[in-house]
Amino acid sequence: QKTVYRKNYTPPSFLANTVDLTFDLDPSQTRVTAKTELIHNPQSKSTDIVLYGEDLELVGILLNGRKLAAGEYALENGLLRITKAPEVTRLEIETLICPDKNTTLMGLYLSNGNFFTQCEAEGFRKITYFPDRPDVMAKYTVTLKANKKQFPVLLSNGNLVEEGALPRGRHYAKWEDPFNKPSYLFAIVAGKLVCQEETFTLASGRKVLLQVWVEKGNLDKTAHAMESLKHSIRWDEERYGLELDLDRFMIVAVGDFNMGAMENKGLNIFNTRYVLANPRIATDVDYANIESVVGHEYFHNWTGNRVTCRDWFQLSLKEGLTVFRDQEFSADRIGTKDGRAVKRIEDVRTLRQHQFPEDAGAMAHPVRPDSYEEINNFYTVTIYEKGAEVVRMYQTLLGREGFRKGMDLYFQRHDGQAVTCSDFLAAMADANKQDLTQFENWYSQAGTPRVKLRTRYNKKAQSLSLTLSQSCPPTPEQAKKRPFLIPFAFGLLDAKGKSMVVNSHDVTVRKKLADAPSGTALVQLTRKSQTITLTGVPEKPVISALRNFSAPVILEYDQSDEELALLLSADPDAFNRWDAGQRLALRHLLRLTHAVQHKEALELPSTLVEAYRSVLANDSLDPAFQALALTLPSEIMIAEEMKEIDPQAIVQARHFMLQTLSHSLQDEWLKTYQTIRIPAPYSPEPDNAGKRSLRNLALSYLMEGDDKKLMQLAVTQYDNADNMTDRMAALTALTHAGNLTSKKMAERCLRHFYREFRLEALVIDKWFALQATSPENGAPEMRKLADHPAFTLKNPNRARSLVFGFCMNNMAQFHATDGSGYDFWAENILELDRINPQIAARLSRALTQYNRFKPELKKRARKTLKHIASRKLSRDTGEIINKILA
Ligand code: B3K
Ligand code: ZN
Repeated sequence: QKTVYRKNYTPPSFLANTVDLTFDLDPSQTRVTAKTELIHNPQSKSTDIVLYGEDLELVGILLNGRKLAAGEYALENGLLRITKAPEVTRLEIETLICPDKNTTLMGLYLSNGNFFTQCEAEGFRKITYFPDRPDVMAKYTVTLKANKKQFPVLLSNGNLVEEGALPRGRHYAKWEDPFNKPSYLFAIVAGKLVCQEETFTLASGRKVLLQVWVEKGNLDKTAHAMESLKHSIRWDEERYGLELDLDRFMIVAVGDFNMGAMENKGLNIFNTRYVLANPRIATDVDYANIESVVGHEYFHNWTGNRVTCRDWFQLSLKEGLTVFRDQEFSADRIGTKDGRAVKRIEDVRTLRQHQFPEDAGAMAHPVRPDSYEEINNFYTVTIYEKGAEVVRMYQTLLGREGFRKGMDLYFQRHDGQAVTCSDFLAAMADANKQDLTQFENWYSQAGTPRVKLRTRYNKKAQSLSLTLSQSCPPTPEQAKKRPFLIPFAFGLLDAKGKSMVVNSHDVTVRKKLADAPSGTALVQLTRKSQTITLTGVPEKPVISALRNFSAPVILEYDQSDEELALLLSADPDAFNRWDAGQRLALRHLLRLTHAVQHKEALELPSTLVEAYRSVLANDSLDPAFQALALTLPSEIMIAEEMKEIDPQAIVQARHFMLQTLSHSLQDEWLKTYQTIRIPAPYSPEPDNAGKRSLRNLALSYLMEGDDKKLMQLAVTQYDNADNMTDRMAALTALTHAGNLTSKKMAERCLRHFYREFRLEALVIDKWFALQATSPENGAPEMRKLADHPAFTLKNPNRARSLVFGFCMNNMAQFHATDGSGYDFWAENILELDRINPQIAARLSRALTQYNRFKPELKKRARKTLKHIASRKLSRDTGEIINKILA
């Protein structure tokens, strides 16, 4: 395996001016002609042209009009090198490719008979030989030729400038993209597609054409994506003063896709999952995800496309920033009382559920990695979600206005360029005249920092001292860490839960701190340990620490159950209200897990039950907030807190807590379930969605007892639902309840569900996922489901629904002590690796933390990993498996 290092970056030897591509599209053999004008880069000492290529059949090369003989270039290991090339070189390269054999879904491939491309990160080299690196930007002209009947629609980036008929039933279209772009943003689409379109007027008055392209049967599912696109355009104008720079903006949905979506210039290509929605097939969560992904890809037009990355180590420059932008967009869109906090809670949950474990395992890497073997393995939650937290911290430190100044300077300096994370930091620092040198550590150091808080109250002096100390555990290749610059927001509450005033010279009390209730103070933690003293504190306060999750750290602060219960009921910071409940629950979940392991009696203290009761009974709260506050920390979150992970004990402990809360609060759950009224007809808007999530949470708690009458509630809801959210919630509650009564009822509903939705691929994915994550189902059931005629590993969504669902979201069964879950995992990795290495590599991550599991599992996991490692693996999967074993 060859490792690529950040420190070895060298500027490209040649820059591209223009690229003129012609595609003779044919499923089994497509001919690509690429005419590129290259100019020597004065910043490079080399005079060699270096072109990358993969799985290409080279037909011929012309250099400034002259055909090159075989000896005039070198072709080895996917590199085509032309030595001592002229200062200005016009290359014309002809290649042949086989889209119908391409199962990797990178480069040019077919999905349901239509052509699509995916070029990020390094897929363009599967189309033609090219300087396929993000710091080579050029203007593209693209001509597509194809059979008109089979491929009536021909799309590429930018503007359509010409189209017409060709002999033998063929036709062509010519597209021109007026903006410079790197090859990873290139795209084409060809096939039988239809679109919903509309003309939209920008704030400036300019009119643009918006289109959402789908297969014919899906035209009734495009409205929400179109709405989301319009809201995204407006939001970027209002919040950042950024305008759509094209006359035409297209979204295309494709059923076979490796990730969520792709921000190709003017031609965003989306996984159908993030486009198609109507009440019959999509849940509230699907609707929200579509809005956020449409926003994300649209926002890339400025953060990613207009200003792009110098090299792939800088990936978070565009991804962290764009995730932050889509998070803010979604938060602004919710518009309910605690809407922004609700979104913040969801985002932090994602971070803790996925990124914290990554940062604590074998694949831990900095937000700006130092090396990689396969770049596709670095599209991670660290680059995306932790990267977004890093961007958010600028806003917390500089205020919203200061952040906006930094953004403005960033675009002023770098529009049209390929830049680095340090350039972004410099723009933020310079625009605000601040020294942010220490902030750089967030980019260079992996691992989740821990912040320990100790407090001392002096009644006589009426003073409170807070000692904050930070540490960061070792990660691969980084044993020792330097201290981070940590924005630490906090507030004080008195014994009755009222906010107290914070007095200190060391503390910035920022009026403009985004999303902070008044009385919130901000400390900049820069040293390993520092103490601040607050004066004029009339009584011993309860501290609300790390408000709104002001930094992506693990807080270590011992607060009593009573203090946490007070925060849960009274903290004016809604995020911390939620977090207090989580910390309270987590503490008891860990205690219960320990009790299960030692066969002790399981009990839940009344503080916790009563705290939950008051959240449930408080109807002044936003229902979406209530639902989040009453959802227990996940099994993975519990595991993160354990030295040695015991999956079965965790699952049992959590189940006990669910059952106890189900019984003790049964009247309240039932009342909640029966009294929440949601106006018809179905609409996914946040107010209603929040009510549904609370109502459906109540239903799932009610299913925990083996009570036939209660079970019937779910069946009735399933039968009568006029939308997928309620239908799916009822079916999930029944399927996951895990008792005999529910099992029978679930079976009937599952059969009905399949029949009813067999033609809707995205719904059938849900049907598989729901069974894969049922605590009742183990490896034998998975094998049965994998034999179902509707199952295939070739489609990533389908593979994810069943195999990933089981291996990543069914803790007790995946980690079954007999090793059956691991065997199922290994078989699927090996089979997937031959079809689609990117997806196989993702699945390989399920055991990145195998070292922390209890001894018998650890041994069994290692044996399975060794077995996989002994086979011939792709670079993608090889990197992950070897790093886990290292
Ligand atoms: N930029 C793409 C991800 C490409 C992944 C390549 N393996 C989607 C996004 O982040 O918007
Ligand atoms: Zn992105």
